[in-house]
Amino acid sequence: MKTFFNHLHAQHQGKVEMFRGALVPCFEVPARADHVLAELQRRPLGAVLEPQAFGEAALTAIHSPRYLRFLASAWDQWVALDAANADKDILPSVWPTRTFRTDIEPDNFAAKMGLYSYDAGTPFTSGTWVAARAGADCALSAAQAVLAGDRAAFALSRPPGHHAGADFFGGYCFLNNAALAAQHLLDQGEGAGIKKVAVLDVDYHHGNGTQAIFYDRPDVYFASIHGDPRTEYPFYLGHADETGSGAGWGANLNLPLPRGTDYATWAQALETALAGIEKFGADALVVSLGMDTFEGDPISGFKLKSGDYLRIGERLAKAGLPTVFIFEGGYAVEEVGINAVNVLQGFTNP
Ligand code: OKP
Ligand code: ZN
Repeated sequence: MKTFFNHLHAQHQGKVEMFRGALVPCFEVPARADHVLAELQRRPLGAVLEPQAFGEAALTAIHSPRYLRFLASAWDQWVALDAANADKDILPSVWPTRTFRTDIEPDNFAAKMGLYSYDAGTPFTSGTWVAARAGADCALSAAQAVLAGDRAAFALSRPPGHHAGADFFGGYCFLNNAALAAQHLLDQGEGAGIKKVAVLDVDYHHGNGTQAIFYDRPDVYFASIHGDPRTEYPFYLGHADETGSGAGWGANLNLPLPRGTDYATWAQALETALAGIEKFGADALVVSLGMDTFEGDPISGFKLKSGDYLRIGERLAKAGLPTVFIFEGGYAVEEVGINAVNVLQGFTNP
């Protein structure tokens, strides 16, 4: 299995995020991706490659032009406000909630930050755009490898993507790598016979961005196993009664589980998700591979153990679909490499 590694990931290095009324050190750190790469060097599964550069069209297939323009210029706008800003992360502090307008982009920079975001835990830094943009290329390159006939490919990048919507960032995410990969499989997949794609999100947190992007679409099935949003981030989406809308009705499956869930229960939810994907008739699979279901994760509540990730990989392989793995969360930094590579190894050598 080829890995497309984002060599620019460390350009995104947030200093602090808002947590319980204080600015605390970021959980989403560059060492996460480095540990996965190091484990892949100990247990090689295939070539580690730089991504191919994809153009704007692959991004606008998912994200709005005005959002992309904002992300590309946000850092320069921030430093133009005050040269001293160059030493500080940007965090939003005001948002257009119910009853406000979102059709007009304000001139005020703080107001723009709020328009395009939904939390204060997602710092935007000097290298965020460069890193996120290269991460999108990794996701698209992994999809491209599968289109070219590879059984599976892995996009190893950060920041993660599954909380990012068509025109908003949040939850440490800016560009929705899984959605970009899924759309690329559909847009370029005619020759490969790919007409329908499933996104399976196994990150601890509900992939609200991915769900929202595809909610009314009949050609993309979204299935997610995650902490119950009544108590777990991102709180406002991810309930079991969200089944899709319009033409996408029936093509969304949420499997929320309580804090403390262990592998036996989690694995039953995986069976339910894969049964839904099989019934949908997906021709290819994108896995939002978050490792924050691990028992040692500092911000999550499931109880999966390192060995369980081998079983997950084996089970995903049995689905028999061309598969694109997208690295998402996982904040037990020392173990994230072992756990992620366990999934990939279980997939390739069951
Ligand atoms: C991103 B991904 C921690 C509060 C939670 C947001 C979590 C985003 C998770 N202090 N902040 O899904 O792994
Ligand atoms: Zn997560």
